Amino acid sequence: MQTILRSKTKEVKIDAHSAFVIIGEKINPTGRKKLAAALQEGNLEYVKEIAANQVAAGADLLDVNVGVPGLDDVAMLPRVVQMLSENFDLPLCLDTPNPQALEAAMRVAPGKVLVNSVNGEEKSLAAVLPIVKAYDAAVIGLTMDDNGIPNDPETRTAIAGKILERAAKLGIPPENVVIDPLVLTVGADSKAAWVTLQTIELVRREFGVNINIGASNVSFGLPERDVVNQAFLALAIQAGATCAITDPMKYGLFIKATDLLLGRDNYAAKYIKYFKAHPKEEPAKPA
Ligand code: THG
Repeated sequence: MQTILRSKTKEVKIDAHSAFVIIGEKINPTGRKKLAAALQEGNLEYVKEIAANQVAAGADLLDVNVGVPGLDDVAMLPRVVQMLSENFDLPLCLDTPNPQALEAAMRVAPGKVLVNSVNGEEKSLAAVLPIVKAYDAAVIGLTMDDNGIPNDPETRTAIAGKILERAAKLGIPPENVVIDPLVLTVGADSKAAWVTLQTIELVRREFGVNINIGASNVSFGLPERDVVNQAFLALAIQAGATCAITDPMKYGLFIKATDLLLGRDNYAAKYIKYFKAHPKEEPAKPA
């Protein structure tokens, strides 16, 4: 199953046989005071810098989240989208819980965007899916509903099925729905990653759709988060995840290595190309 996203001139394809798709997570002010302040001041230079770093590090898409309490996201999200599409030629992933902000951003976004997100709640399905259909976008479907995030893989998979069904009713095909089985931190519940990995397998088997993970959530509150995130990424990719909202600076090379090990990188060409473009900095030698 192929999910196609587009920018002004470029196309990004998400599917199980192609390279794993990296959605850069860094344009998100949650827990980042400097970005929150820049957005509040309407200063987009810093946003541009964060975008440039992620593009240089191999991001295929950029997640765009301007959620600062008190900030007018109906005005700000399209402004940021406009700025990004003038400066960078890659598709965007619009990360907002506000349908008004989403629609305002869709109007100015070129190509075909990925909407982040809809979930199984009636209110969310009713508000978001018609916008996805009207703009011929793709959408990330989160496996949660009015009762919250289920703690078993079967119920999460059933919510994925419900989202796919409701999308189909509106004429949104399954290739335009990317299921996100949600990852909670293993710091709070040691079975949290296991439930997600099982959900990935079930969703892949039952529906064959593309699957996204938010790969930085799993390690909240733990030491050496990078190690935990990398181990989780590898397991999730093996289980059937086909894209991730994550940090391309930290995990770009690791993801290329995983593609190589899974036989998706002929002659290791992409791994080597990535390495040559982003060589690891050698630690400074003592004098
Ligand atoms: N699924 C979908 N969308 C999502 C998520 C998901 N959007 C939001 C989130 N989860 C993914 N984005 C982030 C962005 C940043 C961080 C984690 C997830 C992060 N930030 C650092 C922290 O809080 O420690 C702080 C900032 C930094 O130092 O860079 O880890 O699961 N569909």
